[in-house]
Amino acid sequence: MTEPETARAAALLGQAPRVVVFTGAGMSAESGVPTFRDALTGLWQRYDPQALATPEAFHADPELVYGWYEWRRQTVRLAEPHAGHRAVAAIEKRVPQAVLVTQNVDDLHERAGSVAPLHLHGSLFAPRCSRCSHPVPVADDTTLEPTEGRRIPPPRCPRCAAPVRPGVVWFGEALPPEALEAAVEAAANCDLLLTVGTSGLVYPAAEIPQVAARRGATVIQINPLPTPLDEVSRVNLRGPAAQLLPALVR
Ligand code: BJW
Repeated sequence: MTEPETARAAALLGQAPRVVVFTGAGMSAESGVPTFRDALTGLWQRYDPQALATPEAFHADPELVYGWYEWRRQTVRLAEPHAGHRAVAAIEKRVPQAVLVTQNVDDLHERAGSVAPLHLHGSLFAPRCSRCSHPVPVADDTTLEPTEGRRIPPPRCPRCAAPVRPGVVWFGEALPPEALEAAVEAAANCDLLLTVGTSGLVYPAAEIPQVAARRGATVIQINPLPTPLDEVSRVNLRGPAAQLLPALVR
């Protein structure tokens, strides 16, 4: 990453009337929330996604899956947004037609001041009934330390008594249609899309920057490593989100 590239990206961002910011797990890495696919620290290096992040896994072993997501929810609860999250909120303030689309299931964008991000893969903070989809708020036990590997029986739905499940999108499940439609629409009509901290491997979310590029928008990528989105990005800023995002809105 060089200074001139950052300055070029900042200038492009400063001129664009319609901006989409598209974020993935790398956005929250410097807050201490693990990514999925990073070589040393990614969750999928230590855990089998088929055994934890599918509807079949929840059906087979609800206590294991619910406990794993409670551990992750507590980890996020104790994490704090960083300067990069605050820079994204500053972009939204500065650009009236900015749309934030996130694949992240944490709430760090909201806690940094972003209003109503489109959560393509749901949220750790929106549990719902696994049968009737009724939202079931689960109280945060603020005395609870994040404990890895604890099995926790899921609470029961007050309406139909089925087990409550995490409000995230598992492999093989459809994305929330309103969020996905709004994200595609925003990408198709933006002047500039800024993609931050995603491997660009998981579909259909990974289509979002590609839709923007196909429609002629400028794509800027922030990521320490190359990704399949390099090809559609006019500027590739190789570095961490907490450092590079503030440099774009200075
Ligand atoms: C930094 C950094 C720093 C590090 N600063 N950067 C087409 C082709 C092939 C397969 C498919 C396809 N279409 C669909 C599929 C199947 C599947 C899929 O995509 N599989 C691929 C993995 C092969 N997709 C699905 O199953 C989706 N559903 C679906 O298609 O449904 C169809 C359907 C329609 C109608 C009815 C029914 C069904 C659902 C996908 C759900 C994904 N869920 C997860 C888990 C969420 C819950 C949880 O949290 O446990 O979502 S998987 C995981 O991956 C999570 C993420 O949101 C998602 C994307 O990951 P992300 O954010 O990119 O993170 P990483 O770790 O991959 O990358 C981090 C990046 O950050 C790296 O590049 C680092 O370098 C970088 N980084 N530090 C900036 N400081």
